[in-house]
Amino acid sequence: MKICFATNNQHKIAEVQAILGKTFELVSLAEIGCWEELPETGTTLEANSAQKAEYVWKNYQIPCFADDSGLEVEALNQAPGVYSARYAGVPKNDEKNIALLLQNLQNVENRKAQFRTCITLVTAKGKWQFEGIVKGEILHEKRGSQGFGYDSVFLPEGYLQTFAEMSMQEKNAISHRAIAVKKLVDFLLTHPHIF
Ligand code: ITT
Repeated sequence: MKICFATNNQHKIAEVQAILGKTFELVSLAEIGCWEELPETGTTLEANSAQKAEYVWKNYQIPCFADDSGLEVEALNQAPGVYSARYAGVPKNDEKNIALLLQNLQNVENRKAQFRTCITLVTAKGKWQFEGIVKGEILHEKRGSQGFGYDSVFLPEGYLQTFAEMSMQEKNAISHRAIAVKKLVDFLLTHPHIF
């Protein structure tokens, strides 16, 4: 079964493909010939992921899921949240985002944060949403060089390594995206009539 994962982020495609295994054939936006920028004008992760998946379904009629994720920092009122990618402005820049985050958390004791993912699945039969959360804390400086985004300053609860110090397999076992993807995969496997 072919399913489109509506993203242009190669790190994410590789991560999700590793979780999906062989059950579903994951195709990227490029592979369905979609080169245009997908709409992402919502103010919540739920709205943005729905917008992207619905756009692909409407224009390409292929079962599709889209995710939107963000880092929610308790002391910053859940910011950067839905604006995580462009926290320090456009074009998005991971290094600048991390620098701004650490600056905004200077002298802040409460370092609690979570990564949250919302996935929206759209098929001919409807629309479904799946959430994944991983709790942790923001360190005072970067550690590690794997991954992307805020991985190097995020220490997941109960672990000694940041996401950027973990291998992709280790991160995939506990990440917000992995949790949401597992819910999606369980749903797909138990609801074959939705295609
Ligand atoms: P697409 O919209 O092209 O799919 P993106 O980079 O914007 O890719 P997301 O919407 O999922 O990715 O996430 C928004 C930002 O949140 C992302 O750019 C990172 O800064 C941060 N983020 C999300 N998931 C992350 C992860 O697993 N590790 C580190 N940072 C992450």
